[in-house]
Amino acid sequence: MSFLEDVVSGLSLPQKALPPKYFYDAQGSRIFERICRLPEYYLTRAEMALTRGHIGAIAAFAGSGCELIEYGSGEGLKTRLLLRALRPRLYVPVDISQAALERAAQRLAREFPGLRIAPVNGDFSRPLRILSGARRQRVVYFPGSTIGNLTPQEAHAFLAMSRAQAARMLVGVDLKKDANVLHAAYNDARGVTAAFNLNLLARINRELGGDFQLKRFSHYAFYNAPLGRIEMHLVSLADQEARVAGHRFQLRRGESIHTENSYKYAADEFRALAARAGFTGKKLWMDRRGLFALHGLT
Ligand code: AVJ
Repeated sequence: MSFLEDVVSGLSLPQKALPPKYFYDAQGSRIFERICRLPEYYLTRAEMALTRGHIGAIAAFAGSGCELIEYGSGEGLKTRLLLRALRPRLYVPVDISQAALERAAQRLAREFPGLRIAPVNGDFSRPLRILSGARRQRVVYFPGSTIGNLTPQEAHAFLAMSRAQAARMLVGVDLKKDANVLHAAYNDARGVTAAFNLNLLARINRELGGDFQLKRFSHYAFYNAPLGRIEMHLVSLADQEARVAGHRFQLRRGESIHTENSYKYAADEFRALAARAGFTGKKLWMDRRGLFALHGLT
């Protein structure tokens, strides 16, 4: 489905919704990098710290000479840390942005001479068709708690698909914790997360000729405890109409567009989910404060 098709179908639902993957245009990716440095947004730092602290054990789990498939372009520091420790025989970054893939692959090629890199333009909703070599040596790396954007059902499907392709998985998962801590992470004092959320409408205006008035929407994020997820919404501040490429959408004052879910899993909950997809939770690494988990699945 194209961006336009996803926007039109999402805004036609009774509860209007937009897929979070569209947050990451050039502007959105820049705002996301700012989010990762916010004092309230503990996820990135906690995952980095645990990866650094346990890198030897993580590399031993992956096995030397493995083929590493990463969902994400591999631009981050964690990837470098992992590549240095793992020395994989093949590195396959998978990303929806061709530009991000090329940038990262070029940089990594310079930093890791001799590393075979085979970038794939795609996302994690479909199985990869690239793969040569043995499933036994393949390791899927899915950091950043991006798996939290999927519903548990979708996460199950993704895990089952990965299991058919790889013998091992390393998955970064944000842990359940004090709702106030979660709330602050998605409602930062500087309003960077609000700008990130609103950029989705700005992107629709830029790329699809939409006429959303950003001033008439406000960022709203809360922890839905029964469902174990942060929900992000854009709430309409007035009765209004917006147009996108000839389509018209009515919004009532107080009505929201649901833009993201970010599921949080206790360690045993995630292990149970992985087990239903055929994986065994073999290893579990956490940062000192117990904020974030990296699961080693076989
Ligand atoms: C990149 C999906 C892990 O859910 O925390 C950050 C995206 N959204 N602030 C997350 C995000 C709002 C992030 N993930």
